[in-house]
Amino acid sequence: MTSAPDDLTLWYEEPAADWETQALPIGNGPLGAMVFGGVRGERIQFNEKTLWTGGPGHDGYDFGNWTAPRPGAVEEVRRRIDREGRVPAEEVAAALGQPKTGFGAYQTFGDLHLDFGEHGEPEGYRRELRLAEAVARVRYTAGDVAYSREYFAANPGNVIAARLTAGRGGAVSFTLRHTSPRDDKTVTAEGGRLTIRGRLADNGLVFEAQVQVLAEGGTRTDEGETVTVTGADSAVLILSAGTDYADTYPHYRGEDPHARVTAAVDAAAGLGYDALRAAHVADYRELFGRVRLDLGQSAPEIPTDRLLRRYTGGGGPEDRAVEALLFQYGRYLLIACSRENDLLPANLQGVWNDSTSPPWSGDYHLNINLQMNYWPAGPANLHETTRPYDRYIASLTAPGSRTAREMFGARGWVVGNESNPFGFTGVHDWPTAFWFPEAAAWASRHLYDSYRFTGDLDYLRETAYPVIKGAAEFWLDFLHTDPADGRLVVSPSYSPEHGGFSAGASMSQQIVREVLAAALAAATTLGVDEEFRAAAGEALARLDPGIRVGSWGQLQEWKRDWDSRTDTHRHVSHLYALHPGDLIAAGSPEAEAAAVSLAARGDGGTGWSKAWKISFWARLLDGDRAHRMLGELLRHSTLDNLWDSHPPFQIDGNFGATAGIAEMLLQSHRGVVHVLPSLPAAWKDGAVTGLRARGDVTVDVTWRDGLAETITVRPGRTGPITVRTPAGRYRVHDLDQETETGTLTWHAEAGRGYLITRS
Ligand code: FUC
Repeated sequence: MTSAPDDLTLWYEEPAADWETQALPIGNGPLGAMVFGGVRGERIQFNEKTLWTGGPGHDGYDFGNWTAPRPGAVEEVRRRIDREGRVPAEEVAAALGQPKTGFGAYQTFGDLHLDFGEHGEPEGYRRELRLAEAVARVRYTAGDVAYSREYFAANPGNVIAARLTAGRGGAVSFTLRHTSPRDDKTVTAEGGRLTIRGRLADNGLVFEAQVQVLAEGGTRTDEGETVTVTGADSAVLILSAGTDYADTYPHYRGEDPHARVTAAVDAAAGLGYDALRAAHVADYRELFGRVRLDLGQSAPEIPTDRLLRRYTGGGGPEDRAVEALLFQYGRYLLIACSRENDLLPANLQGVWNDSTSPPWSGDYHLNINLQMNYWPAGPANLHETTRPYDRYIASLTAPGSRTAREMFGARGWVVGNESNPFGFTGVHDWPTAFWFPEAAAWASRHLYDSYRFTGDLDYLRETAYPVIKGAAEFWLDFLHTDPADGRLVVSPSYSPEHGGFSAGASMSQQIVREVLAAALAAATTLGVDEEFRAAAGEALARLDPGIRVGSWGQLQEWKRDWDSRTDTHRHVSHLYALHPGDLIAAGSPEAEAAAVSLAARGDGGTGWSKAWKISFWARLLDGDRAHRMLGELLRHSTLDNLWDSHPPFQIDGNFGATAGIAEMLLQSHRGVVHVLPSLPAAWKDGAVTGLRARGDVTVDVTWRDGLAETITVRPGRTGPITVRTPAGRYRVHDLDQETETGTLTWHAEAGRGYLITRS
C-alpha cells in the first residue's frame, strides 16, 4: 500500500524516547509543545515564547552597551586595520568587546505528565503528526481497549488542547501533574484546573500556566498538585500560558498574565473540544492550504523515521515523498511558531525548548539564523507569519539607537550578532561572533522584501521605511574612507565567524549597499526625505562594491584576495549578493565566481549551511546541485522527527530547506517571475500551486519531462508583468502573446488569472 501524494503525515510505531529527535512538535505561535505519546505515561513538554531569563530585572543588565565610555576605541581599531590590513579577532574583541551580563536564555515551561498506570502491552501503536490539519495523534490497543489521544495548538483562543478517548466506556483514567526544572514556581489544583505560577528568580518575570481537565463520565478529583480522572469515557485538557513580558524598551514588562490565561482557558473550555478543533483547523488551513506540491511522490506504508533512513537522493517516488514532506513540514513549523499575535519571532528552536540553558540560549542570532527562519514566508505563501519578525525588528530600533549613539557615535539604529527579547543591541566578547553591526541592515532587508512581495504601500510607509531608514542612516554616519583607494568601507569589518578583522569584507559591503539602495528606493517611492536620499545616493556612489573575482576565479570573501581553496567553513557570507541578496545575476561573471567559491566550500556544513547552499545553487540555476544539497541535508542533518540538526537541533535549516525548494521552483528577485528556474532531473513530472512571486503574484505550475506544461499567473495588482518560462514555445491564453525566447511581458490586471501553456 502506498500513501497518496497529499498524505502529509509524520508517523511512528513507537512512543518518543527522546525530546530532540523523536517527540513531535505542535504550536500556535506563542505556545509550543512536544508530544511523546507514551503508553504508561504521556509527557507533554511545553513552552511559551516569552519565558526568558535575563534583561531588566537581572542585576547589571546593560543591553550589551559598554558600561563605561571608550572614547577613541573604535577609531584605534580602524587605524590598525588601515595600517596592518588584518587584525586578529581576539585582539579586536579585547579592545571592543565586553562580557555578556544578563543576556538570559529561553526557558522551558516544564512538562505535563499523564500517568495512566498499568495498561498491558500495546498493540497497533501509532503516533503521528498530520500536517494537513496540524493535529498530533496517538493510538493503540491494550487489554482489548482501543485508546486514542489527540493534540493540537489553536491560535484562535491561544490554547493547546488534548482529548483522550477509549473504545470502551469508563476506560479513561489518569493523573495529571506538572514538573519543571525550576523551583521558583508553585502548582495548585482546584476545580480540575492545575495552575502553575511563579516569578523567575533571575529577573522577576511573572509566569503562569493553567490546565483545565474536563472529564465525561467517571470522577475528577483535585489533590495537592495533581488532578485525577478515574473511569471517564473521555477527557479533554486545555492549556494556556503567559508571562508579564512586553516588547517595550526599556522595561519590557506588561500586565500580569493571570487574567489573560484564565480567560483563554475559560473561553476554550466553554467552547468545547469539537468547536475549538474546528476553529483551529479552519484557521490553520487558511494558511497551510495555500500551497500544494506534487513531485510525483508516493511512499510505501512505512514509518517516517524508516522512510528517512531509506532516502537515497535518487529519482524514485519514495525519495520524492520525503522531499515533499520536508517542504511542507517547514511551512507547518513556521505557522506553528510564528503568528500574527505573537510578541516574539521564531527563535533558534522556533518555540520549542526543553531546557533552562538551551544551545546558544535559544536566542536570536542575526548573522544568518533569524533571517533564515523567515526565508520561506514570502515564496511559500505565509506572509502573515512574518508579523512578529517585523515587530521584533522594530522593537530593536529604540535600544539600537542608543547603542548606535553611545558606541558608534552614529544616528540610526544597530544590533549585533545576537539579541534577546530585551533589546540587547550591543556587543559581547566571543571573538568570532561579538561584532556584526551589519545585522540591523540585514534584518531590514526582510521588511523591504516583504513590501516587494505584497506591494503594500501602507506597510512600506508605516512599518518598513522607518526601520530601513534608521538602519541606512547608521551606515551613512559609520562608513569609513579606505585610505588605500578612497572608497567607503565598513571598518572594522568581520565576515561572520571567519578569519580576521579587516576593512570592507564582501558581506559587509553587500549588506550596506543593499540597505542604502532599499532606503533610497523606498524614500523615492514614498516621495519623502530628499536630503536623506541625496546622502544615500552619494554614499552609494562612493561605496566599495564588495563583489570581486579573485585569483583562482573565486568570489572574494574579503576586499583583499585572502581566500583559501581548501577552506570549507560553513558560513559562505560573501555570497550574500547571490542569496538572499539579488545583486549577482545568474550567468554573470560574478555568478561564475560564486559557483567556484561554493564548489570549493563543498557540500558539507551544519544544517543551516546546507540549507543555504540549496538556495545558492538554485540562484545559480543549477537544479541538480541544489537537489544534491537537499539530499545532503536529508541524509546527514535531519532527525527522525524531521527537525533540522546543526547539530544540535536548530530550526533554521528546516526553514532554509523549504525556502530552497521554493527557490528551485520559482524565483522573482530580479523583477522577473522566473518559472521552474532550477528544476532538477530527479523532479521529472510535478505540479505546484500557490507559490508567491514579488509583485503580489501567485503562481501555479504543472510540468512534465522537466518542462512546464501549464503556468497560471494570478497578479494581485494591475501593472506590467514579465514571466520567464523554461525553453520552448509558450503562449499566454486570451492575449496575443507567444514566445520562443522564454520571456513574456504584458500589462496584467489585478484579480485575473493568466494561463500560459506550451504550444
Ligand atoms: C551562528 C553559526 C553557528 C550556529 C549559531 C547559532 O553563530 O555560526 O553555526 O548556527 O549561529
